[in-house]
Amino acid sequence: MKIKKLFGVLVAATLVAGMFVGCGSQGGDSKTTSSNSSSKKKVIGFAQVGAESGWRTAETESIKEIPKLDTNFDLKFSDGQQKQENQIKAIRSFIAQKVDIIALDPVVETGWDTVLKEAKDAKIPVVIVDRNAKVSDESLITAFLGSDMEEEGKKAAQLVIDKFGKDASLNIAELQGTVGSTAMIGRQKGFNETIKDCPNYKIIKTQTGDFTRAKGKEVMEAFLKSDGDKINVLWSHNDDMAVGAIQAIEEYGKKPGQDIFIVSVDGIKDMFQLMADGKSNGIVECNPLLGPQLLEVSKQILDGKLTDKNIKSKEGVFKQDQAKAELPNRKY
Ligand code: GYE
Repeated sequence: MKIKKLFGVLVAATLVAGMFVGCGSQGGDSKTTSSNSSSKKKVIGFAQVGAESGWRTAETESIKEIPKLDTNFDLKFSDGQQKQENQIKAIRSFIAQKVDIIALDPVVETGWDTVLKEAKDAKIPVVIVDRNAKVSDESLITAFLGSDMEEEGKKAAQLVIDKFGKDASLNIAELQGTVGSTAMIGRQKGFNETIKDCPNYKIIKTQTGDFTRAKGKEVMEAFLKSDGDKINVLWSHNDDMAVGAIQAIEEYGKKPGQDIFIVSVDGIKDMFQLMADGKSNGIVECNPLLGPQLLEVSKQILDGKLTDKNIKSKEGVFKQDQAKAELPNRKY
């Protein structure tokens, strides 16, 4: 009996450990930051969305810098591979490991109440990073740190209006991000609200490309196949999908940035390069370098001195003629 029990415990422990190695190995991340069981370090457990885009990689790298920025902190990292259930498992494991802070970048907005209640019951503060989470009880979230996605969508629409004017007739193709994510919902809302003033702007195509290059290309190919000669504008919820779409446009025999005006969000180097090459027209910046701010907020929470529950990152807008000069300054 006893041996059987011990075996069960060992199997369970191996499964939990394996989950973390498995999560961590995705997207080039091979190691989980070491645990602090023997030290007094404060531990942040970070449940990341995945590794779907250049933006995401930059965010992961920035947050993994935390133990280097402050040696009193340790980080446990889990890659959710774009699946909410993986993120929920990671949070439960962080609770079991009694981390000091849980940082969650939620893949989608809803469905977090139960697991965040478990964190609250375990008295572990939760910081939501980047994308937001909608919960029925606000006390489940200690702080939010991220961008205003709606504002980004508005800025993207403004880039189109600046170029063509409100009275132009335009056929717009939209590449949506991950359905149900704050980044997708907010950007779509901001853009659509802004073009309400433009009676002849029509979104003739809209589909998700899940924020990846491969899907961005695939969906753009389908758009072009059915409406290739009608599309004047491509509005992409992130750069990576636009990078894929630019390939599709070139393969179709059109000139991206000329035949089709392109705007996207993020500001990754590859997109600045494409814009400097004349293949895209506008970038709305979204800042992924959230590590230093997450550290700051975590310290404030642990010291009982949180000054602001909602922390917004500062972001810019860039047009094609600024791309060459800005390229050397890009950090992601
Ligand atoms: O724009 C996209 C990524 O949540 C702001 O997610 C983030 C978005 C970003 O996959 O590239």
